[in-house]
Amino acid sequence: MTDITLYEHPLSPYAQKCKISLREKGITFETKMPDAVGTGLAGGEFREASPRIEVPALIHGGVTIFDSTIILEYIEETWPTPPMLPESPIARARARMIEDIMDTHYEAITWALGEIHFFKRATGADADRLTAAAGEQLAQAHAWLNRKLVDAQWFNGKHFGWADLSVAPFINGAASFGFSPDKGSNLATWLERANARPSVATTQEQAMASLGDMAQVGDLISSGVFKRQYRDHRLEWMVRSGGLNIVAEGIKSDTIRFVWPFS
Ligand SMILES: N[C@@H](CCC(=O)N[C@@H](CS)C(=O)NCC(=O)O)C(=O)O
Repeated sequence: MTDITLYEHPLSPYAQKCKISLREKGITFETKMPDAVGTGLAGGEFREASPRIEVPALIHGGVTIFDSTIILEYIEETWPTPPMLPESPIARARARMIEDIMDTHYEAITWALGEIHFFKRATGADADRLTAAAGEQLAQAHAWLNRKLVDAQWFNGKHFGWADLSVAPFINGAASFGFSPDKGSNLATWLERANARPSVATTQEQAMASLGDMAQVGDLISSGVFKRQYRDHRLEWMVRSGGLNIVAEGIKSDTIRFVWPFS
């Protein structure tokens, strides 16, 4: 029995960040998937906790918290040992900058691959064109990440921590679409090391186990059941990478939603 519940979807890299941190700290928690996750229609305790209707949301006793970064901060402050943040202010700032880049720019690319391949927002030549754009952008992002590892084993410095748990879920997500880091690169050897950790391995196994469920979600979009959230960097990705027609089509068919209004 535990009084910690994480509302999540196993494929959500944001939820994975929180699961890895809890597991590194040896904290027992329960996971729940919100009913109707990703449709914009989820309700109950989860919707109360997460006004943007996004996973993850953490419930700890009477406390409810949304947003993976805020949840990570809460976990770190509530269960400080072992620390996920490095020691010095500059190393902490570096870890947070890496997290920010992954949460915004990198995630937009893997999210777009999901919209195309799971949710079938584009097919044929259109899908090929958008997938190629995503591949080019991921290669650039991987080059940027490789440079961060020139002098260190871990993004966090000497020890695995905040920066690493903020990168691994996203890179594993890209790899599941066939965009792995180049063999032999700093990033590829780092990924092997990270994935060997029990906290990451368990989280990744759960993600892989739920991949099969994604086979039918394309039909749910065309039947109008899903209303996916297009916001911030994700919306920007579609606009700048040649998917403006997907946004227009989604508005017309009422299968995309924006963050506002809060429920
Ligand atoms: N900034 C949030 C982002 C969370 C987020 O975007 N979660 C996605 C899943 S990966 C979600 O629940 N989206 C709702 C939807 O697509 O309807 C965080 O860091 O937790």
